[in-house]
Amino acid sequence: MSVDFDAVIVGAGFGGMYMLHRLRHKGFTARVFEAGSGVGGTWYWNRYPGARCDVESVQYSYQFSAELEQEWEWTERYATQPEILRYANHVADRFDLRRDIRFETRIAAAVFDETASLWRVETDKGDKVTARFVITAMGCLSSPNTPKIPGLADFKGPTYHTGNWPHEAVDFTGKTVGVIGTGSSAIQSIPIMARQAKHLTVFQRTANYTVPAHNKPLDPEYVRQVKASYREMRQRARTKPAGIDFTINPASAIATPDEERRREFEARWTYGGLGFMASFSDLLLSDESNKTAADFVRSKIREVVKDPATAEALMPKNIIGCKRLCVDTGYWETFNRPNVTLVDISDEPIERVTASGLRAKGKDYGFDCLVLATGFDAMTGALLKVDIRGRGGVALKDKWSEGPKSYLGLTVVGFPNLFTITGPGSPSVLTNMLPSIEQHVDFIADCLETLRAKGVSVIEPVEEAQEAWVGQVGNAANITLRSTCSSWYVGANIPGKPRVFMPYIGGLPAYIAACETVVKNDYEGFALA
Ligand code: NA7
Repeated sequence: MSVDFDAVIVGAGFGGMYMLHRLRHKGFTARVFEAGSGVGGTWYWNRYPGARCDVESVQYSYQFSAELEQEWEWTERYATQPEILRYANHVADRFDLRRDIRFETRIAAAVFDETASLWRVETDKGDKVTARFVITAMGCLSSPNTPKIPGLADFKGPTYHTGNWPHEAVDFTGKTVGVIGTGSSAIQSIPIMARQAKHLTVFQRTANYTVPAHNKPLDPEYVRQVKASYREMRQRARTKPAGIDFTINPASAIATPDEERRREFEARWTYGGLGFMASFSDLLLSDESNKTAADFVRSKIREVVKDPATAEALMPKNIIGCKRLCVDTGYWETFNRPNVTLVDISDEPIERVTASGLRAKGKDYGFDCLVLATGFDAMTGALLKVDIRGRGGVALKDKWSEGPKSYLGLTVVGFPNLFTITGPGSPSVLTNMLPSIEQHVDFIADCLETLRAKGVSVIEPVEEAQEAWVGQVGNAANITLRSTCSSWYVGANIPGKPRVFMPYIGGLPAYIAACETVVKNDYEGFALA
């Protein structure tokens, strides 16, 4: 039976673009379907003011092409969304990717035809294509979460979601603005919105930890040094749990004398960024150690925020690093502005949104614009929006009704020839996404090449291998404090979502080793037919 493409790739973010490039190089045919009108995925949709990557630009970049590394100039320590989107577009042009991408087209359904051993894919534009393989590259944080707050549709002014921001600039000058949420998107955008708005009211359900970015323009001499030693830097990053090249202090926080501990925290704080969590090796393993870091950040809030009641309300109570740590520029300082009000809604949900604002804790708040910085249905949201059906017509959403189960976070029993780039059960969101994406893409491309060489047309994990991997993912999660709080890592932000720690937290090096062993043992854990 003839087939339209070797592979259909879903999404033209960094995962989909590199997948297309690699498959082409190996002589496979592929078609990418992308909902947006351009490439870039996360960086296409998240255009809110202040959107930046929290991994340094020289590390949050592709490493598959030395020429690309050398020719691209990052201008800031942490790249802005527009700069990352320019980079994505540059990659699309440089590798001539657009001709195989259908934009403004969503995959509606993908059904595995067991008789013909191929996938039948349908789009929302009515396209029907067949492919031997379906490879999802839909991103982990790409299905925006709009909470079901009563009255949301009644609001008369514009409502914006940080995860689906308008393409044209939104100017809050002279406007009163309400923001719901204090996650990373809110923490990045609040300082900028506050500078524009007449008044900004922030509704905070959970106070969050953030560390200063100390963002700055990149010194050309530093860039020259990085370019001269990219290979070594990438290699070092590959040996780190998060795939980011920063130094992890092997000491225990609680076993370190107070003054020395404070010096280490202070040094990391002054340097800025996510490396703060690498101040000591046991911050996510021991409650006591974690508390020392949490207390340090709380002391910083006390130093910065002038109004003691506001400072108290901004003080996070939970474990630091349990929800994803944020990286900010001037977040706490923003609450010293006379035009910014913090409303603590930790003890009572918002009652309702009204035509002119919202009602919380028995009080009405009025504003012209509403910003939902309310996050995403993470890791499984985008995947399960598509009607994906495997053997026997079983839907992935039913298969995963009690939480996602996969082999290596890449494949699922009952769904032959389906690969999920940075899927649940892989390190993904706990790591620098770019190297994790490249590792998955390389695994998939090499796998398809091996199957072609063997004359095999179907690959599917076996139940025992999947169960064993799910066990490993769960065991790794149980060791860390990260699985203990109500974060999007465990699906707690979405009412009714099963509570499962979704990413693999054993670290990138262990994960890469597991994948390499599978390949070395002739795709151990898979049935080839
Ligand atoms: P996050 O981190 O999920 O933050 C969402 C925020 O919205 C968080 O403060 C939530 O409070 C809040 N939220 C969600 N629903 C509600 C309702 N119904 N009422 C009040 N507050 C609500 O999403 P972001 O977009 O900021 O960041 C996502 C990731 O992108 C981030 O981790 C980085 O990796 C980049 P909660 O904490 O659930 O109480």
